[in-house]
Amino acid sequence: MVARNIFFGKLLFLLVVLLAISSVSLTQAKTASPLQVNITSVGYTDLDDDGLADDIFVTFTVDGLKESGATKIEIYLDITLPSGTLHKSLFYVVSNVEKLHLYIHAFNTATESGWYRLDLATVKYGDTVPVVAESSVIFDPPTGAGNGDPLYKIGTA
Ligand SMILES: [Ca+2]
Repeated sequence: MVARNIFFGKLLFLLVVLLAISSVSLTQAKTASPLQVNITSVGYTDLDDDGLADDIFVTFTVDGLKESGATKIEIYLDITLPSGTLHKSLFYVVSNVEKLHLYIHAFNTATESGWYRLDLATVKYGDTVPVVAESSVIFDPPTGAGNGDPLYKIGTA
């Protein structure tokens, strides 16, 4: 009788451990990956065919997006010129995928010689409070003068 109680005691302990392990794995499977924004390339070229390599491009990924349905994100792009001039832009994107590959073309923005700073921030509005992810890069476009006002274009990369 004592041996039988010990056997059932061990069996009950084993069941409790198995249930605990399965609940941990279920919890981990439901947890969304954290929001991340990663700049994959940045540079300049003549994107608007005006003969001047004064257009900045940036490609980047936004990961950790998937919520229960469509997820709204805001993308803030700040380009700081060597003189301190700041070009600010904001894009709204609605996504139903986990990871986006995007590009932004900033026309007529590489108008000074020296080092540029590019700051990219993403805000995700989902089921909970807004979440922010940021990434920055410093780079050196060419010397030269621009031709026209800054314009922007965004798309999937
Ligand atoms: Ca151009």
